[in-house]
Amino acid sequence: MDLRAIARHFPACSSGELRITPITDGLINATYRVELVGQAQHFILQKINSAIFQSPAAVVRNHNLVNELLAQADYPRALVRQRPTATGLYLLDDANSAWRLLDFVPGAHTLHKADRPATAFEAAKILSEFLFYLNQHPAAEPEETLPGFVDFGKRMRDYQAALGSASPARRQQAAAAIRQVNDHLALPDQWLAWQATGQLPRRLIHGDPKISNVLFDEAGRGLCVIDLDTVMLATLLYDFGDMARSYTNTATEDDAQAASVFDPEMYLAVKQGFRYHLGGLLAPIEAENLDYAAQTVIFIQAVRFLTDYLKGDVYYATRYATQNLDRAQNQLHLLTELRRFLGVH
Ligand code: GN1
Ligand code: MG
Repeated sequence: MDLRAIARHFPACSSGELRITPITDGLINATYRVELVGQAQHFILQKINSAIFQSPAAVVRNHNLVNELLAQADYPRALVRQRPTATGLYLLDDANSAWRLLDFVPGAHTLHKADRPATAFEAAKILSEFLFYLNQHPAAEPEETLPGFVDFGKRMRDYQAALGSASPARRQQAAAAIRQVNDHLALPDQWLAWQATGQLPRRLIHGDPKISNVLFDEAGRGLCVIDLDTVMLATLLYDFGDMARSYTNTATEDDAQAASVFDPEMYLAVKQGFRYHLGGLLAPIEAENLDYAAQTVIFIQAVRFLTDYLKGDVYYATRYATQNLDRAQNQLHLLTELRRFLGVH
């Protein structure tokens, strides 16, 4: 795959020397930084993983829809725009992979974990603001790009199926994690009951508000939110849970060895940040169930990593054989420490 040739299809990169370097943060799409040498200009080039996002067209259309909604609502932050090819919003290469070009936000960096409560607060506040502006147009409906993404019943069925068909070696290697997951199988039940009865307000959510999807400036202030691939109509409890999952973890997501992984002060900071812009919008069922949401989303993420380990690493990108198991163990450790802090066992 000739990355330069791909980038050249986008008029923004069609002339001059290009320097292309991989950005290895994401677990699904392949992302690169494109530098227009000597012109002080950068872009993000991304290959959309079409085994997972089966309609790249819907992904890029949703991205523009989100930007339109934010612009209409006078969102006060930078919008990351998609830069078109001569004929459309993305390029299909010879292997039928879809590529898009995005704005690069200058002066920004990403983090793999929050380093202190102020960072957790900052990240949660930036997401809270994004969600507030995104939800000013209740009629907006993005296309469904990942069927079943927030269907926890399906996540649990996928886990049971993976358990049934896993190789004996993987099942044995994962025995402790399996036992821990099986101890908490009832955790999503309340969530599923609310969903079945339509009690959770349906709102636009980010769907992947992890720390590496927030850009920070040099002073540590949140700049904006990136990765709009999973914006969908669902419940804000999902986003809160995922923020708590990501911003309270003092270890990296695949660290199964750390003595402790959960920071209670960061958890309080995430709550504060989440309520900062959304406090007035939350319905009682949302405002009153943040602790439950944090536990459930962490649990489901552990189940997703463990499911992928049992299936032989078919979904998340991995660099070594037990990385998905390490990720699952890290999440289960986080869940245990969060529950201890909350006084539930
Ligand atoms: C995936 O691809 P990336 O890194 O943005 C995943 C999220 C998980 C996250 C865990 C489409 O996000 O749901 O929470 O990994 N995205 C998809 O790090 O499954
Ligand atoms: Mg993502």
